Amino acid sequence: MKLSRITVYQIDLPIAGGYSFAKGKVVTTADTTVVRLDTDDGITGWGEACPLGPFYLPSYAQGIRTGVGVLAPHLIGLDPRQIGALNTRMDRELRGHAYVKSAIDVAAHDILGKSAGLPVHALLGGRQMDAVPMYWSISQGDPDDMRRQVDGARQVGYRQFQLKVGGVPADDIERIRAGLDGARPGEIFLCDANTGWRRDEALSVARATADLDYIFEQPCDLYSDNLSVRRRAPHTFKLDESLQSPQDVSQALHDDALDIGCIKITKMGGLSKSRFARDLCAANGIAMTVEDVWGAEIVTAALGHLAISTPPDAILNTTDLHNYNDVHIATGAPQARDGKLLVSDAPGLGIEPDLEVLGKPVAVHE
Ligand code: 0XW
Ligand code: MG
Repeated sequence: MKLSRITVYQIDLPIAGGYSFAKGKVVTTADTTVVRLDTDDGITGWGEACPLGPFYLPSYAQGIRTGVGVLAPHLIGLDPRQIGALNTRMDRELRGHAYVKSAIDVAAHDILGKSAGLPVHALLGGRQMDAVPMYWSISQGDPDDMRRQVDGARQVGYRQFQLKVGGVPADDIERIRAGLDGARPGEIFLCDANTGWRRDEALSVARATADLDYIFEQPCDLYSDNLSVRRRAPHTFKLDESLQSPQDVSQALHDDALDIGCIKITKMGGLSKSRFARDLCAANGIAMTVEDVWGAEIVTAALGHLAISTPPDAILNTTDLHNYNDVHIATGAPQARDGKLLVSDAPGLGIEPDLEVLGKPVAVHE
């Protein structure tokens, strides 16, 4: 089987009310890229990558489209089922830029699954549970409004809530107090600063909320600042943006820098590297959020397959990113029910893109 064509689509995903996080960053429309791989024997694979604006991680939407164009001539003619060799080639031809490679690696998994008649989760270790617990992410805003949103998510079955902080520390302390007000036994709260605080700000928020039980997520930008805060703050500590490769995970494990990890497929550069990072965490007793940066149905499918094949002891939660948007690009994506994500056993990713919504391709490489 040979890769014969790479087609690239761009879709705008409007987010109702916008999504606001650290230091006043707001995304009202997410720019997503869908990559379609066609093969000479008629099997098609799909992948998607969607940065959360150019200011969340060192990645931007146009960079994916340009980077796929740089990689394409080196990939056409390869067998996409040889996913390790495909990744080796991508890493040789384009150094770094993990996020550019992610959708291609995901689409190759879709092809391998379809050609074997197996769901992608079977390629990643196999189904380990019926459904994966989910969290609901609450955009940064007025503390009372955030509390109401926690309550709304609770009504539809969620037991895990992520509060976006990382703004002015005094306001964030109020957000945390409001969000956790009325917390019920068994519920889990994650307060995610998305790198927004300085070291001293993170410490003052941690001290002012030391009486509350929640997970302190990625307070600072620099790894060294996070490590320092982690050693002095009383809360369970989660690293997200600091983990951008399996090597980052190894370093953090070595340094005892985290209690919880966050595997985002695009951040790591695809399912292959995410699976490796996931298994490294699991082998070291570290539970994870298994998810992605942002995206629509194809992103949710890929993260759902990775999440459902994670050892149950090692999964904290996952998310259905397509349900944060107002445009839908495919059918067959994992569905949320009672705060849990259900993932199908259909071959490949199990999704069928809506070609009308995808529109005219922005690039065709053959
Ligand atoms: C990447 N986010 C800002 C969006 C996802 O919902 C999760 C969140 C995070 O940083 O964990
Ligand atoms: Mg996070």
